[in-house]
Amino acid sequence: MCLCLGPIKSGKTFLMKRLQGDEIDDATHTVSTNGINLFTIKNNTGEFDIIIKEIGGSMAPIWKHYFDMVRKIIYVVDASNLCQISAAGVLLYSLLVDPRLRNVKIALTLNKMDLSYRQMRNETLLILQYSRLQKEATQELTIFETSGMSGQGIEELRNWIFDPATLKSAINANK
Ligand SMILES: Nc1nc2c(ncn2[C@@H]2O[C@H](COP(=O)(O)OP(=O)(O)O)[C@@H](O)[C@H]2O)c(=O)[nH]1
Ligand SMILES: [Mg+2]
Repeated sequence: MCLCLGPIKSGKTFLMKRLQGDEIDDATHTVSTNGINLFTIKNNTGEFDIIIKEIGGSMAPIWKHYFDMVRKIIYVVDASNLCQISAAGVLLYSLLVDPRLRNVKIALTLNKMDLSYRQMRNETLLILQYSRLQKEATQELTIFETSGMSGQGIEELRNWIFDPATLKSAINANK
């Protein structure tokens, strides 16, 4: 099971739609997710798909009810929202210390990189206190710079979702 988490309006739904291959243009608008959205994401050859569950940022206090069986988390941070980044770091920390998430893989996704007024990668990581998180985390953290709007970083994220081990078990499941 793969979850997509992150603060409200960090661009989770946009990013998932983009991964799912939905048409996105200026007129696309998303409704702030109060509940759960499910997305079916295909690998780059289109042979395999997995379901990703987006849980709305307003549900952060009850995220923990969804942690069983989770193997991967895409954690989306809006790099253009200076006020939100440090709060996003605190929320991330609360995930990292949950015993059920000790062995998950986390894609730390710095999103909305198309915006000129975004924070740069290094500044964002600094505000997130990334070096400390990394030191204390038992999880494997991978950083992505993405934009649901421009498509930047989407294929890298797809390849992370379908890493070799995941692909192999998908192939076995199909046999
Ligand atoms: N410029 C820009 N805006 C984005 C991007 N992703 C989302 N947005 C905007 O941010 C708002 C919230 O996006 P949404 O995907 O609903 O966020 P969620 O609450 O995390 O699911 C929307 O109004 C989008 O137009 C992005 O990559 N770049
Ligand atoms: Mg949403």
